[in-house]
Amino acid sequence: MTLRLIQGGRADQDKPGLLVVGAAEIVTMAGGLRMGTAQDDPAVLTATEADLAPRTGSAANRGPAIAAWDGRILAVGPRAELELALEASDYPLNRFAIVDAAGGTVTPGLIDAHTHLLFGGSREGELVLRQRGADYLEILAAGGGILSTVAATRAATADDLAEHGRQWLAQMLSRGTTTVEAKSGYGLDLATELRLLEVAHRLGEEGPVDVLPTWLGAHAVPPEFRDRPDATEAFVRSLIDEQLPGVAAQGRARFADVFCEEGVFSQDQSRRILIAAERYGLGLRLHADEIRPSGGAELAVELGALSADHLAAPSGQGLADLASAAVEGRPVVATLLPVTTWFLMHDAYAPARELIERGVPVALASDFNPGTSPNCGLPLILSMACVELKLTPSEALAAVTINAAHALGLGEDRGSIETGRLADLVVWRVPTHRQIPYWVGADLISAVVKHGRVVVERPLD
Ligand code: IZC
Ligand code: ZN
Repeated sequence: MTLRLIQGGRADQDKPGLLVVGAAEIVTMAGGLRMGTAQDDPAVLTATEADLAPRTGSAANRGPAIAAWDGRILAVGPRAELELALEASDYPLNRFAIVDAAGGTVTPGLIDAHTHLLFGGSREGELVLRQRGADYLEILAAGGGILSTVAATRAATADDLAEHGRQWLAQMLSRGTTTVEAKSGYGLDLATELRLLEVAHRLGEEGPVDVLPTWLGAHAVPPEFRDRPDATEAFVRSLIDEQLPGVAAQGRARFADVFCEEGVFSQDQSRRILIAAERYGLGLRLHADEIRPSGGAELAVELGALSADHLAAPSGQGLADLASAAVEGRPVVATLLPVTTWFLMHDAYAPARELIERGVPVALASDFNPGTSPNCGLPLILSMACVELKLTPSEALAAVTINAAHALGLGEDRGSIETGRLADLVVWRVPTHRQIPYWVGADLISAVVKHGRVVVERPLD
């Protein structure tokens, strides 16, 4: 199978329109954030058997279709009606490029709402240490883990980091990801954190994948603070008084994140950092209860964060707080990262079913990073979510589209196939979305559309 990445998309000035036809299913995810039983409703438009039957004349001329113009979705509906409506509204059909989904499934472009995209080096040694029983937080306390990546990242130039980021973004795009959140957090000093945020921003400008930078200055206490008796406190003060004002002045970060975890940053320290970040206009997200109950879920609700991430070990109170917030109409998205639990060789996955049953909106993300999740693809996460978290395929897909968009504060802009939303789409070579998590590890993507342009095309051969 050949993979063609088209630089900058199919730049066809004569055809600002795009018509996606011939799908057996269009998974629209229309209708907003998914919570409770609604998370299982993908709002699918389905072709009939007659629509898809082979016929003479123009192929794929019936069934549901999507029209996009200048990068945004114009309309979704039965092809014949859609074409009449386009012609009647001065959108001449000859200005539309055609994508034939060939009996496959079309979904919104996938959104990866939690990645540590940019770093130097790699940490395959920790995999072997963990096989022998080493614990993630012990490796970190001994100066390894995150801190070994910090050393390699400080030594990397902006060009090194950009080249690394470009390669991994291409891998993500070929697996259907069209929007990526990218955290800093492997610099921990102002200069390197600014470098990471600048590179993340620049990669987003280059496209085609949109990159949203997050400041994660509070990822670990760096070596230059560790010998001091009040190491963590002194670092927290310097984050608030020195690093954060510098990050805010640079203006690249959209969000602030904190690794709120026993032995890393306490709930109180995390609260102070995030409140300070909010004053600079940053959106809030947290690494919450990844390894032990640490008050992360409770804090996410208290501060009205966009997202509480990981939740592999939330407290009963944390779950109750997330449930009340959702019921009271101020939901915090629970962004679950199952590959991390698996790669850490931990037994307990996040209580995804309980979260959904208590009405908490669930998103899924890769957590791409060199220590605990060296996986950049969301299709694998969908399979893991079904097998380990017991999500249905529809719930899992909502978790990497509309709910992930909400976790980034972009729920009105992308994550669903509705008029006015970004025309970010994935065409899958399977007749129903229920097969996407089922064919584990297969290359099912035949095309990716970003901003209305075909940016990945895998011709049938
Ligand atoms: O590099 O270990 N949990 N941060 C918090 C990570 C995992 C990434 C890492
Ligand atoms: Zn993370």
